Amino acid sequence: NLSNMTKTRICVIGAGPCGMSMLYNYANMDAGSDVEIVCYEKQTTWGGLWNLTWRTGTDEYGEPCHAGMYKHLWSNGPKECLEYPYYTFEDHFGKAVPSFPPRPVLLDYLLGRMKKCKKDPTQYIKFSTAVRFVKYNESEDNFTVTSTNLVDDKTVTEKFTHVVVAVGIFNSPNIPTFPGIESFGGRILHAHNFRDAGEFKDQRLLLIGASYSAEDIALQCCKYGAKNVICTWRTKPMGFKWPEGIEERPLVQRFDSNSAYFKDGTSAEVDAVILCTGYLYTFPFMDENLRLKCTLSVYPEGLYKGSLWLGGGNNKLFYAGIQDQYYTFTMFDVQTLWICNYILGKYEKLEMTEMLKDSNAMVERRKGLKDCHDDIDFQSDFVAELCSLTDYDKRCVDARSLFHKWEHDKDENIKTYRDKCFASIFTSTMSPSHSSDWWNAFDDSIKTFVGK
Ligand code: FAD
Ligand code: NA7
Repeated sequence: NLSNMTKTRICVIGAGPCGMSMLYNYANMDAGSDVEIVCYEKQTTWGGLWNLTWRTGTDEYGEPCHAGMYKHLWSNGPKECLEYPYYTFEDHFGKAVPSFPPRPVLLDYLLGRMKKCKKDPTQYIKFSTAVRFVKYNESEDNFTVTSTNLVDDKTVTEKFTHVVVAVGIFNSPNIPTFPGIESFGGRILHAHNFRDAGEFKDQRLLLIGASYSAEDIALQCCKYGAKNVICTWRTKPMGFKWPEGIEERPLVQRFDSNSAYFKDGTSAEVDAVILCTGYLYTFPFMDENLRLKCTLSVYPEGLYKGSLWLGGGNNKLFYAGIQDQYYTFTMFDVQTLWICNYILGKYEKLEMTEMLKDSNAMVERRKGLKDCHDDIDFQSDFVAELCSLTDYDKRCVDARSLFHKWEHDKDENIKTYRDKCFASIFTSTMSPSHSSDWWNAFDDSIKTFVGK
């Protein structure tokens, strides 16, 4: 060992759901005393973007606010698709609960699962600590990680044999510009800074973008009393049967004061513009030669099994939770279990050419995906493969058919898809209906959701 490091030292960056899965897996396996793990989390607590903050822009330390979470957010997919096999919602709440939980319920579940670890995983986390720089030391075959404790403003460096980047992919907003937008008289914000639909009551809104954020923010704003919402698309409209008050138009071409002009020649007066234009993959703290450069997809290029970074050739750097997400919590669980196994030497080491071949074959298949149903099948196969390489419960992939049904429910009625009930894959219990339908549910407390 050139580095004189006698131990395997794993650095995890981020303690959101993905980093938490890494810690959960590590804490539950007997890695031995010569394996250590340290997780750096820049927020004061874990849970990643499931923590709600009123702040936008920068936080109390001048750090970019991480989470684009907003008040009144309810899960946009059935909880049955992300349920942990060994810790079900029934385990957590002591009873079956409806299928589309509001944010506080999901956060509670996420935190509850961590209590089931054999060892307390918080012992591995350095909270309020931002990773500033990661570089690979060729001669020593290890990494130097520079981090700053934000409370003390103290910067230190530590050496690690392995690095797992789990900082999420929805935190660095993509902010395009449009001719004349500087003359716009109202508020302009990105979805990342959207906090409360109630702020837009009685307003005429223009949402730019045609994906999950636009879909949900349009519905939220309409639910909370916006006068009307126009969603404007670049490639193709979302095409849902929208409730009254929401419509779609081809891309806005220019602004003149409060008037927006669209590609189809129409125009509209609007009071506020919300850019629902997605996020950039940025890992500014990674040395240039370690940095994953890609755009949102179900299989970013250059990663073996969607996780091991093939760019540097050192086989010791992992990017976790980097895929566009249908599966979330279970995918993070099985992916980080694979990473733990890999680090602990449980897999046969392959030549770079073989790993590249494996990764490129997935990328080729990805290029042929036509719609969300293809994406779901692709991601189900990806998760299934990771299950087969680990001892993770394969039943989690039964979410495949639930995801397909969920997409059909959305097509049928975007306003009511959250009122549907799904059965748990693991307990087979059918979830109960919520006490009120989602459109009329304004109380997102755990107490009301779980019921008596
Ligand atoms: P994150 O949750 O983003 O956590 C990453 C962590 O890394 C954060 O705690 C952050 O502080 C930390 N970090 C970042 N940089 C550094 C650094 N330099 N140093 C130290 N720490 C750092 N998924 C669902 O399953 N259902 C939903 O309904 C759903 N809704 C969503 C709604 C919104 C608005 C968004 C943006 C996403 C939603 N998602 C949803 C997807 C979401 O990506 C996952 O649920 C999950 O939060 C991803 O976990 P993660 O750990 O990869 O990332
Ligand atoms: P996505 O899914 O990356 O979608 C971004 C959308 O923004 C997509 O429709 C893009 O259009 C559109 N976009 C991006 N750039 C532009 C420009 N320059 N002009 C017009 N439209 C543009 O991000 P979301 O925020 O919706 O979803 C991310 C996660 O957040 C998701 O998991 C949710 O659960 C919450 P395109 O279709 O590419 O033409």
